[in-house]
Amino acid sequence: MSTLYARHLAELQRRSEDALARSGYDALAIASGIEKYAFLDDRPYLFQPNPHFKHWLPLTAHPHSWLLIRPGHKPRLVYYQPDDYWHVPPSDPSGEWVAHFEIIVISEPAQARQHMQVDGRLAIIGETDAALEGLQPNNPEALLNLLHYQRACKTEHELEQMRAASRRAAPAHLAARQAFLAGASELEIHRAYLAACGHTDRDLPYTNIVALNEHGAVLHYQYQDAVAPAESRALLIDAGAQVNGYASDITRTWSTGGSAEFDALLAAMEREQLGLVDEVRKGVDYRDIHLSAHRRTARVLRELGIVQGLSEEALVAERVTATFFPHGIGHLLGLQVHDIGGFMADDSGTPSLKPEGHPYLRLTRTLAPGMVVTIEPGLYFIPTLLSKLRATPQGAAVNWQLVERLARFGGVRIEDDVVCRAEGAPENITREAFAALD
Ligand SMILES: [Mn+2]
Repeated sequence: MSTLYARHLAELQRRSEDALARSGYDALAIASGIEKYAFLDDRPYLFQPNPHFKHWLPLTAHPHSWLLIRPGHKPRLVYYQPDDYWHVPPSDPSGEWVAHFEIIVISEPAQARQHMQVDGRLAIIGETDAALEGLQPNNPEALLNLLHYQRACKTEHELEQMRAASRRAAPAHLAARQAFLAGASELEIHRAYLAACGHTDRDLPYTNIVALNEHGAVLHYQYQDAVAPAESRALLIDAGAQVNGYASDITRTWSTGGSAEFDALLAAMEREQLGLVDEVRKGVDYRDIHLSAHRRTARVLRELGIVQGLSEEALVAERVTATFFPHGIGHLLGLQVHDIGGFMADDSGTPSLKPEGHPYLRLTRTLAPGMVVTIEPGLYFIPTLLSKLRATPQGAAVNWQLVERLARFGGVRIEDDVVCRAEGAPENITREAFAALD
């Protein structure tokens, strides 16, 4: 880790100095964040660190800490370590990162202020609630744009964390599949997943989607039934893991093999997903990958006989594919599961527009080396969208009996985390993590 981490820090220092100079600031302060409490209650919500803070440090459970970045200086970490017998406070600073920071330990949040004084203009990145007297986050837009734009391209150190996050999740996906095949409930499958990756719910980068049968057609299905259905036909599981604050975001759809029709759909989606992954290359407009996904959806719909008599072009143009694939093909991934900066045409914050008629796409940039994106095509049988399609002239082209049979399986989504390389084919860090288990 150490050489890669040192290079990562040098790159962040370079980016920060450049952004400070270009936005008219002399130094950069970054607040780690604060714990927030439920209304009229003394219980905190799960702490969410400022992603700018964990970009520098593998510290994800450290509220009230601060970073100070100055040109030509070692970064200063003001490290909050309260004397607290109710909770486990952050342990003494330890690990390879320690040598790279000037560390000042404080025991009261307000003590940070005296260690954050600089001559000149201070840019302060943080949530409003993290403010201390004389240290109010100002979040300069021009500076944030510069940093957010560059954050899409990961350093080699970051790629190592993200590979590890896929390696952490892959065996858990296989454990979930085993539980599904044994007839487990959604809740039991979720627990099998957590046990296999050694996470608690608090550690997950996002709430797991564990959907049996028709639940797979609910895009953000948010419950986990404690009781298994009478018959488990399909499992759609969208679940990741975290390593040093970096996320993986992986979806698999499994079947029990009881339906040749659904298994044919799974195989067709697997083929198209791999085709889409291969489109992740330097210089490609990510919007074109999304549009390619619609053409591929049309191909699958025709091949399976779900729709007959309409060309692939017509299925896309007349929005039939949007009935079955109603979300974006993917997004940036990193410190956040939907990493910021997906809609920037350049580092000044000029927006890069979504293709007309595709409001749910979360990434509209041209791909560059080091970008990590998800590729997650889906094909679902969503009752409310299907009934709308049925009421249109295009509805006559649909084999509704087949749709009814397939709807019992909910839908298919397959999602990998993919790195755009400087040359040639992409690196599929998720598939490599699964392959390493064989
Ligand atoms: Mn995703």
